[in-house]
Amino acid sequence: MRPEHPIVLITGASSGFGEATARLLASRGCHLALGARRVERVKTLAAELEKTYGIRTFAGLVDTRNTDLMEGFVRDAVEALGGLHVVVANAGLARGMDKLDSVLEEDWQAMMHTNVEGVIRTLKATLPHLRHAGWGHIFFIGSTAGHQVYEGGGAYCASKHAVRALVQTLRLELCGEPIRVTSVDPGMVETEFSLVRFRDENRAKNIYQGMTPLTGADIAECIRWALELPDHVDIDEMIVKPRDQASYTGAKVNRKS
Ligand code: NDP
Ligand code: 8X3
Repeated sequence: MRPEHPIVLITGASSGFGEATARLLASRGCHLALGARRVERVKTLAAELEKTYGIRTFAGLVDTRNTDLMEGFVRDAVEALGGLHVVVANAGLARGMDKLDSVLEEDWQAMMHTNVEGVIRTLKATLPHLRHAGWGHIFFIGSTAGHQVYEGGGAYCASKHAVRALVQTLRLELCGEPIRVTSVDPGMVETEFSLVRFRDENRAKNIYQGMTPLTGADIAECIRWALELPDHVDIDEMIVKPRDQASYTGAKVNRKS
């Protein structure tokens, strides 16, 4: 049975899609569990949304690369909010644009540990609570990089292809249970993503130079739409790109000179 005010857990809620999704779902009356490593940011956001919308919130430290932190965050969130219905497995990152022969060990490990293992960890820690609630929806944030590869994106693309395989597997495994599974696979969205990737503000800005990228709020709207559809409708996969981006990679982007 769909609850009137679903309880939603979001990993990586300290910026970008995670923060935008928290803001939008709070405005729709959802209660929120917000996690990230920059815990002060999620605590401030939770306090603001609680005050503005009168929802219940829980904010805590989570590093999705660490099983104890992941399980502790979910346990504390469920205890504080009284259950769990929706999960947005959003925490993720890219590091660098080095070709495979020179990709740094710390970079590919960060992407694999966060984007692949972190998502499995998030799923394993939360799924029992959705089953217990008897109604649920799990959102994964994939990428166009999970559909097509590009030079310098080897490890990131491999990690997002892996997310796609995980989502498709889960969809098969949950068939018959009242839990929906959706992958939102964006193209170019201006968040802190490129800053984290390049650790260089100018290089990050250049990625979106002369074109209109998506925003975190656009991705949040995709999640809200899929969530609010009737229970028998499951949006399996959404590929969302800016109008200026025609290809899955940056190969065909309309830029004003
Ligand atoms: P941001 O860098 O703005 O946000 C990433 C979020 O993930 C932050 O809140 C960060 O929080 C969190 N995070 C990173 N590592 C961890 C970790 N180990 N444990 C917990 N939280 C973590 O980028 P986006 O919002 O753009 O990215 C969100 C997702 O969207 C990622 O999975 C990314 O791969 C994907 N994506 C992004 C696209 C884009 O163009 N922006 C396009 C397609 C997909 P903190 O650092 O505080 O822990
Ligand atoms: C982010 C999109 O093109 O930078 O997932 O890989 S891209």
